[in-house]
Amino acid sequence: MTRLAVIGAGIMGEDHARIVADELPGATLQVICDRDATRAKSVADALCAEDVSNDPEATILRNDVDAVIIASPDFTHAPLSMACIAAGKPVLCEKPLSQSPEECLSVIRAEQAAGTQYVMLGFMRRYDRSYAEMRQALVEGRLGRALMMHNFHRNVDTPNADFTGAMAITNSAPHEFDVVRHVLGTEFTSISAFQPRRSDQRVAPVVMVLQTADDQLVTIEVNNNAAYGYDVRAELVGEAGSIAMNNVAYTRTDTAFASSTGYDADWRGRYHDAYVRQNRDFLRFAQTGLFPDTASDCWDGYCAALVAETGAKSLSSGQREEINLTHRPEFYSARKGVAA
Ligand code: ISE
Repeated sequence: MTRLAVIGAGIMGEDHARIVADELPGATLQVICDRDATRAKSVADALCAEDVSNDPEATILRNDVDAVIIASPDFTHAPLSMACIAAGKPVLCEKPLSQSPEECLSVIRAEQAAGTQYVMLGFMRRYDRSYAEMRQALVEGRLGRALMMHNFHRNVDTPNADFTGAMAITNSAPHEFDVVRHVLGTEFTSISAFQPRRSDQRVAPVVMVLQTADDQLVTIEVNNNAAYGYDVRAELVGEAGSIAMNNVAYTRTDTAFASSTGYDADWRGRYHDAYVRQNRDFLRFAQTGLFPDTASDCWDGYCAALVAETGAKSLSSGQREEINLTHRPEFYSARKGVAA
């Protein structure tokens, strides 16, 4: 049995812990850790975890913890990932690794110095079937050469009233930055970001146009005040055809001369299966030491952070901004499949 600790018992931490408890044969829920001891205890009790803690660093060092899931606040992700690297423990770290590309590079340096990969990043969309089928269609040559990928990412409303257009780019769009790189197997070279005007004080959608190293165009709309439901769409257009994501709904209601399907309120239902697949891959990684082909690593975390930072810069400058990635270390190229 692989003994897992979950650090952070908020919305995502509780979901990860539930997946470990209910859907991860071969793993046990060893420790639930949260700075808020009451919160840790209530999640641990509900899911029959072995123990609780309110000290993340001490949790990582425990002899009865084999691997770690980090779902604490974003600013803790990089330091806690570094602590896992130092302890030699595999870690599934929720996105983002850091919003600072520089801080991502520090984690990359620590991992390279350790000589082995420990950090898997929770960009779970790579495990969503729709994106996997898009990537497969491209790999098998069914679409011809990829020309464009269009993306829509809509949340019902913002997590807080201070949410800005720049935060739409740095908090929400990194999912698209990561999964599009994964599907197309390329890097972004430039980004332009635009915003229309709303009639109220709420944050307006952000629309981005990105160019890739292979001369493809990618559009991303992030609307954090879409009001009607959680809605993610994507279409990959090739020279010989296109492949589009369907709305994922298990039922359709037909009444009063109309037909309708529903939307989830947030991403957790829409991506539940992807989270389960991702966490199972993490467990295999923790057991075998072989970094999964599909998963995001620290290099991917750095790329997402740099694209996001450059996108926020474009939104404020009103200009197209170049994305200047540093050289990708050989250490991270080795394991990559078609995406390399
Ligand atoms: C949010 O920032 C997330 O991280 C979720 O995973 C995502 O699906 C949601 O739409 C974002 O806004």
